[in-house]
Amino acid sequence: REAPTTLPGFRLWPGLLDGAEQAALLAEVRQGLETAPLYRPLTPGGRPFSVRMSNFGALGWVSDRQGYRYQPTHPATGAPWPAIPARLLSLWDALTGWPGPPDACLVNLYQDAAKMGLHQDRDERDLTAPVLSISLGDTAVFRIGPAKGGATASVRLASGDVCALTGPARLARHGIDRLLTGSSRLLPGGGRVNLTLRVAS
Ligand code: MD3
Ligand code: FE
Repeated sequence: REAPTTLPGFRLWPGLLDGAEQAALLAEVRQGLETAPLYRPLTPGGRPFSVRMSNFGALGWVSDRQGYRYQPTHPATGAPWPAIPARLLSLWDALTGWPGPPDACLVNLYQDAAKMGLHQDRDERDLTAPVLSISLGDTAVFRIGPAKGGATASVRLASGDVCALTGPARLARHGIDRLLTGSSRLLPGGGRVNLTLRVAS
């Protein structure tokens, strides 16, 4: 069942992943994070993100004083990123209709007061390729509005929800205002993992 939404090109499937699927996906994410540990990137201005990050796939999104970019290796370990789990590639195929696979999966971990300010995703080479997001753990208060500014809408993203950003929503301004702490028991200590699949290059 697909939910009605606020912005053309923003598609939301609430509860698409059931509890067993969420747990299986989280186990695969944890396994990947053993090879590619979560770290806290710096903004180009030198401030640490409140979100911790890692990546799966041929390319990973990183930020440091040099700027934002995609690169094939983990900035702390120098190792290649682990493969994108097959169940995520299947979801991409089933939901996006894009002819090729994603080559990047950003892993964001939100704990406590972590948030992400309003921004656009425009570091990818082909900005017509969709982005697919999967939420696990505590519900997030997500904000989304038009690319060129204007009214934003608040949407809750709960564990197992999947959303796709295509067409006019691909350059939407969006961010995470806050978590609803204690809303899920999927992550033992609380918190939220968001996975975003992208075609980076
Ligand atoms: C709308 N992540 O990683 S996911 C990001 O929950 C990011 O961690 C948020 O924004 C998170 O860049 C939001 C939903 C999402 C992801 C990508 C988008 C919304 C988007 C790209 C374009 C427009
Ligand atoms: Fe984003």
